[in-house]
Amino acid sequence: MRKAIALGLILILLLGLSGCAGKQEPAGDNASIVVGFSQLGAESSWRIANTASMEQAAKDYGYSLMMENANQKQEKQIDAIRSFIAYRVDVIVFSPIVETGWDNVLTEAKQAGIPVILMDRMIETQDDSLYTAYIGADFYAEGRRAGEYLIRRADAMNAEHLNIVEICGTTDSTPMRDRQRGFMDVIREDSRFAVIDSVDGDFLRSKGEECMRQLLQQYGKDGIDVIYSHNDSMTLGVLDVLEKEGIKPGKDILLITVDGEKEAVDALKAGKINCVVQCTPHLGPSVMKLVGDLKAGKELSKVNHPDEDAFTDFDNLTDPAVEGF
Ligand code: GYE
Repeated sequence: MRKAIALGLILILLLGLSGCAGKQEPAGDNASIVVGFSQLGAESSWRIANTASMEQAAKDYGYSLMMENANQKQEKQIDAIRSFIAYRVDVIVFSPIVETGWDNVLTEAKQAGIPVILMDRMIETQDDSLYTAYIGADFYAEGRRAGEYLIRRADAMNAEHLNIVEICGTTDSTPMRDRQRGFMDVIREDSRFAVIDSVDGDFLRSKGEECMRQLLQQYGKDGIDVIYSHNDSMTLGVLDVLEKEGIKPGKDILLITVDGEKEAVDALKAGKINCVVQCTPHLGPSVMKLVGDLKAGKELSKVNHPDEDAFTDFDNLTDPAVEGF
């Protein structure tokens, strides 16, 4: 009898130990986890920092990262996702350039049993089961922050009427749609504001420049009071044109921008930009954590937003916390 009990105890102990070993994956084993990552392009400093963040985080977690850059082409992203399915990667991460047109390829991923994490941008679909989780900014809240800043500035200036021009990011992308919606929802009812034009700058510095030249031709320097630009790259293009034309950015024309790259934050500190709404590109560690949780069989929250704020010319800009990426 005693022998039987002793044997039983040893058995329980052994089972317990092997159970532990199964749960706690040794770090070296992570290399067998392959993450297929479809990046949408390299259009801005934000995007470049985001790619670097994904690469670094994959390294830190010891995952194998298979990355394809689509150079702003949706077809290329679809091809990349198909190649990840064919390769049978463990998880697909992708940053959709626009919101629509993903159902077919994501259904293929689902049928192959490969989970999909949306990073940075959202998709529009009837079927939420086509992605496991989304991790990225709350762009609607960013747009609202831009609008709230403008109201505060208009109050401080005792402004009676301000003509606003909006320079938009890539048409039909989530940040373009929601930064516009959030901003408009805040300022729409305020009769001091008139959005006189909304143009497409595709998140590119070169296009920001081009738009600004055209806008100046069309409305003249005195016809524009505020520029709300959906990203810093376009804003920096705008800034170049204004300075070349002898117009003082941040004074003659107010500039409100989104992202928080170093060059823009420096321009804010120099008084050439009035408000930088933050949007962090450093999503890599959170994405890789989700990949780990997924592999460990944990339930993921469907929508994950990082904490973000805004830097404005009302703030103490010598605070060391005010810095760009
Ligand atoms: O604001 C812009 C980039 O999707 C949040 O894309 C991202 C945006 C970012 O090109 O600079």
